[in-house]
Amino acid sequence: MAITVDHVWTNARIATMVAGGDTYGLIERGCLAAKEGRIVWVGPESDAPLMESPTVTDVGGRLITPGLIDCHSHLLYAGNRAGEFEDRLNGQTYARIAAAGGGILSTVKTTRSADKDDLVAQSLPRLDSLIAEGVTTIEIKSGYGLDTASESKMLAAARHLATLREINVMTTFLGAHALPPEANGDKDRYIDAVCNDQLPAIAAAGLADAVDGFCETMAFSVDQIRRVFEAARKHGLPVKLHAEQLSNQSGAALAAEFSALSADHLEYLDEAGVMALARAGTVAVLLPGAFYFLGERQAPPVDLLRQHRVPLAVATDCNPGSSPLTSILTALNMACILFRLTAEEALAGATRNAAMALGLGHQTGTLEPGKFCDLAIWNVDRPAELIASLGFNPLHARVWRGA
Ligand code: DI6
Ligand code: FE
Repeated sequence: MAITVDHVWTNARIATMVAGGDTYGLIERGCLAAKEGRIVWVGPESDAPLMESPTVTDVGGRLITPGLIDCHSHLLYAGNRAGEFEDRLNGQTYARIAAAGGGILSTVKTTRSADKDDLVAQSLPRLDSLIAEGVTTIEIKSGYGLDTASESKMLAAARHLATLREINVMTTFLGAHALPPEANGDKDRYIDAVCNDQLPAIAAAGLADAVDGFCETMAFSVDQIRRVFEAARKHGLPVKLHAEQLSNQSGAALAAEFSALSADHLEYLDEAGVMALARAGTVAVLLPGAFYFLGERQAPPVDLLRQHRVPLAVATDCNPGSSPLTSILTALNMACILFRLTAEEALAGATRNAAMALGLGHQTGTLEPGKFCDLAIWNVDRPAELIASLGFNPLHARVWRGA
């Protein structure tokens, strides 16, 4: 008896990205079938069961990967910071610009004064550039509002993007990103507002899927972030953290203590931090774009992360300051060149492990029966071709939920 499905793709090389080995989970002359938006069968054509399908697509030997996942972005904002790019080239530093009220706070100003429609309109081209590279799931953070109304506006705008395009948007509340000017330098009082005003309102409105913070001397301390994480826990929201980006604050250990989905950046992570992440099953998200744009010298401890089997993800960190990058393929190339990831690790970092970093490991990130049928179909023969060049986008087609 034939099984009935909605769509079959045949004559494909399929990088399932299923874990176990460094061969991309590759299936030669593969076939993949979807029903009601989910994968129901994937394997070599020669093993395929009899299938009845209204549509069959011969992909002509092209490569199919899972739809790509950008698991760390700040792509929703108004304005730009090209002026600061020039300032940095003239000798200013990211930290000094921030201390003088520029940096994140300059984007807070422009984002606060933009309405929701304007934010959506300014952010859509960035989203489209990622979609054009086969991205089917993206995380978008708030953090340029820094008060209840503006943070809510950002998260609602991020959710709205998902109604305009065929993409899964996961929203993250990042109230603890920077200290707004009206806080007059009082970080503890601002954290009170994050925990007691912003987070409860955002949780009640169902606007966030997770909570993030920036743990750094120029931002918030471990003790301050701990309070944010406790509030998140009270509201049943998972956490993640910008940790060890510019200095070692032991933020990763705090993230691990709260079973964080991910700890991100990690250039200054030490072995104790690596071990904490390993014990907690927290994903290490590497953001080579920020490393590149800020001209950093110290790379994350990739060898230690490997030794301790911490899952590695890679993302754009798309933001107007430290990583104005709207290309996930470029991020993967940078992860290989700047951080010495293998091509297999890089691709797993924008598929399987990126899904884990968003708590979506059960539904996306690999091509397996039961998962969503989100695919990227590429005009290449082997997966490394996606990563081995810069500025080249070989996407042939993108499949969202089986269609
Ligand atoms: N680390 C980053 O890379 C972004 N936020 C953060 O905490 C930068 C955000 C910005 O510069 O606008
Ligand atoms: Fe970031």
